[in-house]
Amino acid sequence: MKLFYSPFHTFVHKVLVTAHECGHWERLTRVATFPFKNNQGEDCGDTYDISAINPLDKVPTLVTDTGQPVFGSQAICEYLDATSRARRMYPAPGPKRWDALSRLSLCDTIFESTVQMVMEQWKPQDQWNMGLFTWLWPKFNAGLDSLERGAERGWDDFDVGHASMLHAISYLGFRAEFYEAKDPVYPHYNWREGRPALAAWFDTAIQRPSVASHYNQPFTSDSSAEACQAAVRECIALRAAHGQ
Ligand SMILES: N[C@@H](CCC(=O)N[C@@H](CS)C(=O)NCC(=O)O)C(=O)O
Repeated sequence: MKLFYSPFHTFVHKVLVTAHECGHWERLTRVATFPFKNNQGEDCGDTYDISAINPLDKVPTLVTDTGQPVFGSQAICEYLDATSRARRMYPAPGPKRWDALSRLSLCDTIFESTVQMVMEQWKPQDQWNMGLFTWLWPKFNAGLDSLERGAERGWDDFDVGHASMLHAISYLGFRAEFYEAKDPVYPHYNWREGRPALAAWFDTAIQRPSVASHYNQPFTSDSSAEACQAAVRECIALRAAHGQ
C-alpha cells in the first residue's frame, strides 16, 4: 500500500497512527506529497500533482495493493481498520462507537479549520477575513473543553477518535511554531491552559508506539516531486494490471 501525505512530523497524523495500530505499518510505503507546492512558481508547475489518483488532488490519499485509490482521511482510516491485521480502532455499534465517531468528527473539524486559518494568514494581514478567526475560536475552545470533561471521566481504550484528538491537538501546537504570533484572537494560545486532564491524557497517549513511529521523527525517504510522480505512475500501472 502507498500513502501519499505531507510528512510534517511535528504533529501527529491520525492515518499513520491507525495504520500502525492496525498492524499495517511495515507494509505501508509513505510518499511525500506537498499539494500546496503545486503551481507555485515557474519551477514547480507539475510538482506533486496526484490528481490522477485523487480528483481533489489532496492528501492523504491511499492506494491499496490492487491499485485502488481510497481518499479522505476518514475513508482511509475505515479501510485500514476493516483490513486490520491487529487491533480494531472502531468500537462495535453502541455508545462507545458513537462517542468515538463524534470525537473523530469534532477533531477533524478542528484540524481542517485550523488549516483554513493558516491559509488565511498566507495573505497580507490587511486582507484577512477576521470573521473567520472570531467565528472559529469559540468553537475550538468549546470542543477542547468537552474533551477535557471526557478526559476527566477517562477512557478505557484507544480508538479512532483518540487518534483524531492527537492529530488536531498536536497541530494546534505545531501551528504555534510558525503562526501563533500573528493570530489576531489568541497571540499566545496554549490549549493546555485550564485543561489538566486533557494535557495528562495527551502526554501519555503520545508515548504509544503508533505515535512514536513518526511524531517528531525525521522523514528519511525521498521527498522529491520526481519520487512522488514515480509512485503515482506505479499506482496507475497497478490499477491497470488489476483491470480497474
Ligand atoms: N477531509 C479531508 C481533507 C484533506 C485536506 O484538506 N488536505 C489538505 C492538506 S491538510 C490538502 O491536501 N489540500 C490541498 C488542496 O486543497 O488543494 C481529509 O480529512 O482527508
